[in-house]
Amino acid sequence: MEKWRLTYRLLKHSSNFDRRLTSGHRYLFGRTFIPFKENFRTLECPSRSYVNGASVSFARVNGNSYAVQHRYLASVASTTQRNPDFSKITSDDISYFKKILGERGVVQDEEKLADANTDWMRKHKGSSKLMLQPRITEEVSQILKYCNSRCLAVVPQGGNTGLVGGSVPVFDEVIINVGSMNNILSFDKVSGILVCEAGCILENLISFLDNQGFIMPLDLGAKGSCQIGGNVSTNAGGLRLIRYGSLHGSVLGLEAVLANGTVLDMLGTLRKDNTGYDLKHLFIGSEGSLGIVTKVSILTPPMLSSVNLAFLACEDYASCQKLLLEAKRKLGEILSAFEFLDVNALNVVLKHLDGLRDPLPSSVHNFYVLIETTGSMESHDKEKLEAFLLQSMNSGIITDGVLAQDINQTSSFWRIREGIPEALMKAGAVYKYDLSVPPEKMYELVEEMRARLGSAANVVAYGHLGDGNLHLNISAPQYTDGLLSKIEPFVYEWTSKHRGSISAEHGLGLMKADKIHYSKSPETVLLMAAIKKLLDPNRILNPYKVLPPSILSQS
Ligand code: FAD
Ligand code: 2HG
Ligand code: ZN
Repeated sequence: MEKWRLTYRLLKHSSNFDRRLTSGHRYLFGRTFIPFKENFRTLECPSRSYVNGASVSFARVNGNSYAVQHRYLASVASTTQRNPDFSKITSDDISYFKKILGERGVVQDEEKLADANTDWMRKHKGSSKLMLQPRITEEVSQILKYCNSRCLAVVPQGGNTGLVGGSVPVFDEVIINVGSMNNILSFDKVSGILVCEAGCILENLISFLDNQGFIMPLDLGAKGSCQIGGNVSTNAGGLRLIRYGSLHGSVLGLEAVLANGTVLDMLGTLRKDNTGYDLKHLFIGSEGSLGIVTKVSILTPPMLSSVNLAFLACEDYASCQKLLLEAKRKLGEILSAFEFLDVNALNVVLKHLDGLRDPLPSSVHNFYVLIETTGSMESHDKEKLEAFLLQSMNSGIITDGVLAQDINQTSSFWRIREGIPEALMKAGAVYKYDLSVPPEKMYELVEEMRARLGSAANVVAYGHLGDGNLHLNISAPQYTDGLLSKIEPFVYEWTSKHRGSISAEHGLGLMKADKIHYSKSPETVLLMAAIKKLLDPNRILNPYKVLPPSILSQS
C-alpha cells in the first residue's frame, strides 16, 4: 500500500459546478474551463490545410452532377455523387426565407458559412451558401415545407461537434441550425423533468440544473458547444451512461418537424405511456435524417452531494476488466463513471495539451482508469471506496492510484481523459473509430492493429470501458491511402466478426453510411430505408448520410 497516495478528502459536487460557472467563459471545454469555441477556431490542425488543399476535390462529372472525392479520409465513401434531383438555391428562395425569418435568420456571410461548412475534425467540408436560423417551431415547419416542395436538400446542424461528418453539408445543402431556439420551457422540481428547445447548449442546461439541484443525465467533452437537439439526434453517450443509461431511457418526449413541414408533437412528460408505437425513438439517434428535433423533454437526476474521482493504474488490460467487475460489485449504485485510457493516450495528452501532469509520475503504466463515484452520504461512499481501492491494491488489480484531493485535481484528471480528442487533433492526422466491442475482446483489436501498422502510426485506445465502448484512434503524420488500406476494411470486419457495432455513440454520418451492413442485417437496412422513404420521400433531409445512397435510390 505504500504507493497509495491519497487524502480521501471528499469533493462536493456543488463546489465543482460553482467553480465552472464562475470561470467567466461562456463555452467550457470539459471540466477544465477552456473556451471550446476559441479552441475550436484556433486549433492548429494539419488536416485543416489538408481539407482546403488538394486532397478533397470537387469534380464536375456527368454533365450536371458533382462528385466529392475524399481521397485519404478514413471511411468516407470514396466518391459521392450530388443527387441531381436536388434544386439549386435561387434568389427567389432567399427572398422567401427572408420573408419567413427576417434578415437575421438568413446567413450568407462567408466566414460564418466557412465555419458551418466544416466539421470539428476538419475532415469534411461542404459548399453551402446558405444557413437558416429559425427561432420557433413554426418557422422550422415553414422552411421544411418550402424546401420539400422545391426539392432543396437540407442539413440539420446543432453545435457542429459531431465526429462522423453528419453535421455539415456534402455539397450545397441548406444548413438549418436551431441554435436560436434555446429557451428552457419548464422544469418540474419534483419529477426532475426538464422541457427545453433543441438549440439549448448542453453546458447551459447543466448550469441551469445546477441551480435547481439537479444534473443532466449525459455529459461529454463537447458540452460547451453541442446542443441538446444534436445530442438527442446522435443518441450521444458520454461519461455518465454507465450510471444513467442512454437517451432512449431519459428522453421522455420530443417535438420534431418532418420533411414536409408536419409538426409531430410527442413532447410527453410521462414516465409511462404504452399507447402504441413510441415514435420518439425514431428520432433519437437518426442524425437528422428523419426530421428536425425542435423540443425535448428529459428526465434529470437530482444532484448528489458526495463525488469522488480516482485516477488508477493497471499493468494489463485483463486487470482493467477485473477492476470494472469489482467496481460494479463493490461500488454498486454509487459508481458514476468508469473510463479507461492506455499509455499511448496519456502520452499524447501530456505532449500536446498545456498545463497537465502525469498524475502517477513515479513509473510508467500500461493502462489508466478513472473511477468516479457519486452518492448521497459522504461517510458511506468514503467507506465503500476506501475498501474497494484497498482491496484492488492488495490483490494487484491496480498498481498505483491517486484520489482527487480538490477541485483542481478533479479538473485535471478529467481534462486528461476529455482532452484526448483535442490532443490527437494537435498530433497530426487521425483516423477515428468508435466501436462497441465485447469488453473482453476490446484490446485484442488494438494489439492486432498495432501489429498491422508497425511504426507507421501511433495506435491510441481509450473510451467508456464501463459501456463496452472503445475509441480506437490511429494517429499519423499525415493521411495516406496506404495507411487507410491497412486499417479499413480490417477494423470493420473485425468488429463485425465479434458482433460488435461500428458506431457505439457517434453515429454513422457521412463517414460510415456505406458501412452500415457491418452492423445491421440487410433486412434491417431495407426497413430503415422504407421508414426514411415514408417520412422523407424526396430525401431532402441530411442526404448521403446514415444510409447508403444506393439503397435509398433503389427503395
Ligand atoms: P452536430 O454535430 O451539429 O450534429 C450531429 C448530427 O445530429 C448531425 O447528423 C446533424 O444533422 C444532427 N442534428 C443536430 N441537431 C439536430 C436537430 N435539432 N434535429 C435533427 N438533427 C440534428 N459523442 C458522444 O456520444 N460521447 C462523447 O463522449 C463525445 N465526446 C466528444 C468530445 C469532443 C471533444 C467532441 C468534439 C465530440 C464528442 N462527441 C461525443 C461527439 C458529439 O459531440 C456528439 O455527437 C454530440 O451529441 C453532437 O451534438 P451537436 O449539437 O454538436 O450536433
Ligand atoms: C470521447 O469519449 C468522445 O472522448 C470522442 O466520444 C472519442 O475522439 C474520440 O474518438
Ligand atoms: Zn466517447
